[in-house]
Amino acid sequence: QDNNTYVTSDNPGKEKFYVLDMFPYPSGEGLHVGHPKGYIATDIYARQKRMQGFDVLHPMGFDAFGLPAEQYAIKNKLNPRVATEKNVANYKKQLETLGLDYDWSREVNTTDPGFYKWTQWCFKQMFKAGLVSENYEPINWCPKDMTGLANEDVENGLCERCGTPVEKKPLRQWSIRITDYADRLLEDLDKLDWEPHIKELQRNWIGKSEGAEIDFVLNNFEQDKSIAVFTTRPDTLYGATYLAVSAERVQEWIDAGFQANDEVKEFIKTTQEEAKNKVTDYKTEVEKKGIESGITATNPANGQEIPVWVANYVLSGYGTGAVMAVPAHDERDFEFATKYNLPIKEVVRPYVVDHINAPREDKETIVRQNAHAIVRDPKTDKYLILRNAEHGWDTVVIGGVEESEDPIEAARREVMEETGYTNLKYIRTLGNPVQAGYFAKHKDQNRVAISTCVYFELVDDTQAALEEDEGNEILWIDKKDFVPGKMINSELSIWLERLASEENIPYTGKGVLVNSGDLDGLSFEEAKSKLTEKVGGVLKSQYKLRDWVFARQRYWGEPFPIVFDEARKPYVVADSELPVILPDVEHYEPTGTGESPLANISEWLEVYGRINEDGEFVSCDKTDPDAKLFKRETNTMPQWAGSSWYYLRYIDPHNKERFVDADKEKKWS
Ligand code: ANZ
Repeated sequence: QDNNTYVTSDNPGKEKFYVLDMFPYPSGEGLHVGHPKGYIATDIYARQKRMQGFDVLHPMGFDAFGLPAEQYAIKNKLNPRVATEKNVANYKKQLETLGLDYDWSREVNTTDPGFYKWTQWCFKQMFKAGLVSENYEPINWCPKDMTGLANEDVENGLCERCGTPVEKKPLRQWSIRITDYADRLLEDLDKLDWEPHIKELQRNWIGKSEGAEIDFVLNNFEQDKSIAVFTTRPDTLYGATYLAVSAERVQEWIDAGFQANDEVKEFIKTTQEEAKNKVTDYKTEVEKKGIESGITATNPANGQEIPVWVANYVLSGYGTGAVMAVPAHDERDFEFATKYNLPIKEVVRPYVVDHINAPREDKETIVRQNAHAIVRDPKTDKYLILRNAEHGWDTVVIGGVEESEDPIEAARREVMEETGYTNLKYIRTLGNPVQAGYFAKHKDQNRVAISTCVYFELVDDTQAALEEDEGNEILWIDKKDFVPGKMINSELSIWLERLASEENIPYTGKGVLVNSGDLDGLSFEEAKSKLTEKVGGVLKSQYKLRDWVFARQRYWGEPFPIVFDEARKPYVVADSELPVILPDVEHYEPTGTGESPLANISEWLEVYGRINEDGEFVSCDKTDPDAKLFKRETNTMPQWAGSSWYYLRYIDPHNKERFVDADKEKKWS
């Protein structure tokens, strides 16, 4: 310390190296073991770089606004400012005792007015760029901490800080439109040299899904009315057998004059109640409940009239709050349709490609209907297959379906012809047909086989003589020896999956369209854009990423650089008014009303001033002729405000003119 050994030497021309640690949050307990765990690693690295002749910047500071400090202060009956100063002094002593190589001349502290002046200034830039909006949507609310929370502060429906179940509460707040940057965040991940799993977490947090928005005309309104659905599977449009709509959307129709019956109104009420007490994303398991709304819609693909259901599994805050339900190909819709007896219509047929004998582009294609037979002997629990030494393949019994037969008859006949077994008990058909494409070498043509698999049990081993010997060995194997890839049946993994469960639907995989008018036979990928276009929909992306709820109804945070006029119009304050100092208060406990304790200090709350030519607020004396009364914003910023940009302030921590000098920033960043 005496020799300033660790002070950054800023030599022009020397190679620079910036070692950045996550700065600590100074709690009352002092450092925990996780702090030095990371800090020692970076200390070693910084020393190495220094020894190698680099100019090393290795700073440290404190992230000291926010709930934990405030809760600690309340519990210990201290002023948060005093408590924070004490905690910071202790942390610093501990870090120094560890001998870590920080340049303390660059220490930053987010609660220092010289620092938060620039946090406010940054907010102001975003406000002026139109990235900040005031809104009243229900937000996550922790009833114990008495504050709104960002999605990132909520874990499994609980307040990440105190574990209290989080509620939804409509509250005035500021939010920052980070969603405008969703695509850029996603694309620029490619440029980062980070661990793949960290990048994956980031991708999932952004949660982009590509799909389409499609309009459905509603039939029960005097004027033209329609509802848009967001779907990732526009290719399944012909299979939409009902619409599932959130309670909020249907309430809007009721507000607009739709006469719903009492049961529907009651259902909407309870669903909204239940949703209020539960913070869920739309994939969380809830018992699916719904009621027919009395409205019908028209499926734009085939003109079919389908019912509109109010359903609790559709969230109002994702997509459009309305879903075209395709029970044959979506698990949630399937569960719902089964419960309420709604039609299930297959529109995507599973399609498998034989990769060893893949279809060839230059060859003609013949379509065939096939039957596969899976035969189990219940006495031995073994399964019947054929082995052909000449061709070198194993297969289940398989053959073409004749004009006069159904697949069950065909399968039975094939078993008899190829193995001689005559006494079979039909158990079930393993779902709808599966399509397979392959090149048939012996015929020099591509085959598209549309196959149905029939499951039999052997009643007894009566065996007739074979009419012709096809050179097949008849074998009984264990179920575990059905290995997809080892047998020639490319459909095998689908059969095995279906054999394992009673339900054969929903099918959520890839395939080709069926029951879809003139689009039949098209691959589902191609059908996505074709079908969207056909019905006048638009291809669109949705993100899980939400805008950043940026206001806290608490004391210990940066005040906003915002004032309101008498009509409650907000203005940012001029730069000369910065920083807006957080005043001392007698009571800093949360009020619980959704207002911060700052709302009670009228000397701070009320300010006289005028709006200058830049549209910004400048304070002036009450007696000034054009002085008007304004009120300050009383919410404070979340803890993450200061920690979003501290890495820049380290580069130029004492600059009074700018948040960071442009040249220095260029050098170190
Ligand atoms: C029809 C469909 C058919 C769908 C199908 C899926 C499979 P991701 O990928 O997570 O974005 N959905 C849309 N909005 C919803 C909401 N507000 N609440 C609940 N579910 C909603 O999920 C998008 C899919 O989730 C959409 O695609 C929609 O169901 C459903 F075979 O539309 B899908």
